Amino acid sequence: MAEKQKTVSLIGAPTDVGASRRGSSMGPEALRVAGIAQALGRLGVPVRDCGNISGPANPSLPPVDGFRHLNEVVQWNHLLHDAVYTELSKGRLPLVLGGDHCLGIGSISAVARRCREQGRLLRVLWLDAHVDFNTAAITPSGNVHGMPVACLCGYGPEKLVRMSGHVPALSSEQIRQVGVRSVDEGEKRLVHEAGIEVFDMRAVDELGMRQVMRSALRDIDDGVHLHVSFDVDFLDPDIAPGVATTVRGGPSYREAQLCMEMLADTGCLSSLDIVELNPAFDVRNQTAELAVDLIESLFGKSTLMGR
Ligand code: HAR
Ligand code: MN
Ligand code: MN
Ligand code: MN
Repeated sequence: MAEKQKTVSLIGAPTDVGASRRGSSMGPEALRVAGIAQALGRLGVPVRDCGNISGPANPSLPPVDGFRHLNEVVQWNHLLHDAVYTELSKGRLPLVLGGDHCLGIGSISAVARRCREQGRLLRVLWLDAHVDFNTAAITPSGNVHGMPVACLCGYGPEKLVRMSGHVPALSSEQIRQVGVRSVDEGEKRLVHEAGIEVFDMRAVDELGMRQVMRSALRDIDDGVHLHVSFDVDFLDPDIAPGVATTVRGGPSYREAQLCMEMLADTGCLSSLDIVELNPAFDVRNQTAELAVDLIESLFGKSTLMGR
């Protein structure tokens, strides 16, 4: 549990340039209002809030050559890459408050760069209703928040694919996806070709969350840098309405808690994204409050002692 003593650095990235529905730019403030810093503080985790990075406005334009707002997406991700890299270099645990999921490119590129420098093994757990493996050629929307995993695996435009200083930033065996239940036709083929291990909701139904997480975490032990990229649409929309791209049939409250608890038990959590929270779709900030509740479990809160 050595990682537990690290200071958590909150990095707000208030943008929705990777999406077509606006509002995830309000995510960082909603998480602060829901008390994310105070919740971590109660667990004895030292927290510093770095404030927000500040990038270009959302021009709300249609896609060009398969990408909506590519320049703005690149700028936000460069800024985030640099902020995450700085915190990692200081030995802190960066917690990115998104923002839409295009931010996973900058965040995880910085993590991959740092792990490469330190010769540290990296594993990424991608909690999401979606696989986020679109490319310009196959995307139904042009939205870059549907493309971050493809970019990290080397499929995408130069400027996004090269951000970690190494192409690809991640090899397919470094990433595992849990909670998937919405995959576009072209994406289905590409994610299979790339060889990403995907635990979809059928796997959760058949095996249960416990067995799914045991498989997904099987080789994560001492010395591994575990990055969790938590897209809030992972959760069932009945409990988490505050996202723009809801997909029914997601993990229940208990399943989500178990998932977070098992991630905490690895003792390897070293960086985290919370993305796609969209207060414009939420009711009384309940989805932000649920996210904070789950993050407490991810940082080791347990019901009883000795667990
Ligand atoms: N697959 C769809 C697209 O590319 C929707 C994915 C975007 N939604 C997300 N990402 N929240 O996880 O447009
Ligand atoms: Mn840079
Ligand atoms: Mn996503
Ligand atoms: Mn999603």
